Amino acid sequence: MTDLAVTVWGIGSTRTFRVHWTAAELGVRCDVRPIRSRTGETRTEAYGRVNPKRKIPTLQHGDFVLSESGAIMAYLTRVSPVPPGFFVPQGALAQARLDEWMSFASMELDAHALYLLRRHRYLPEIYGEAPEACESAVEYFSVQIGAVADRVPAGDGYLLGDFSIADVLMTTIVDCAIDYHIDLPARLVAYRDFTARRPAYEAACRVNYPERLDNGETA
Ligand SMILES: N[C@@H](CCC(=O)N[C@@H](CS)C(=O)NCC(=O)O)C(=O)O
Repeated sequence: MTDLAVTVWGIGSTRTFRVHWTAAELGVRCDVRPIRSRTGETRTEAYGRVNPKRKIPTLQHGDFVLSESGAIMAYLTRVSPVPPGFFVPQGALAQARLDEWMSFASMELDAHALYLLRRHRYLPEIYGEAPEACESAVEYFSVQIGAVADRVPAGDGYLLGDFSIADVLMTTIVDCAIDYHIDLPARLVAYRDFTARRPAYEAACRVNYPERLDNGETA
């Protein structure tokens, strides 16, 4: 554990999981406010004052408030000491490579494809049905992930050599694609199985998905 103590709002989603996993890797102490999406808990006046976007996750560190799972993960690696073997970029090229993975995974895989499916396949009562857009999103996801598949280690390593927040992001994206029944190259599944064996992954499951453990599932 480090001396760093933060408040993290949100559990139950892939995006909140990223923050809990990163915090567990770094040994950051979190005061978790276990609000969930679509329960009304992001709609309260009190939460609107914390994050006017009314999304989770949100981080509070003293008076500093930060939203966006990618930004929160990066912030934690900058304000906390990192354990040996945890990649933090030194120099422009290493930073650029990390940024490339973060941007690609957030935009091409998460926002353009998975979140579209989330809204229009799994929450049509809120966002409307859009079967053609969903079909196209699956196709888009498959093409994009196929384009990087040979740069993803096949179950024996991490994207940037040492483990990094890019692995947190990519693993949560593969987890989500599996939940959504999207066919994936075998090496992506092997990669995910390898990264998910980290103890911090399991620790974050306990925080983010307490109901799974209540149901007797293992992380
Ligand atoms: N780009 C944001 C997306 C956050 C997001 O969409 N969160 C969803 C849960 S996955 C949410 O807060 N929904 C609010 C609600 O439905 O009440 C991030 O990565 O943090």
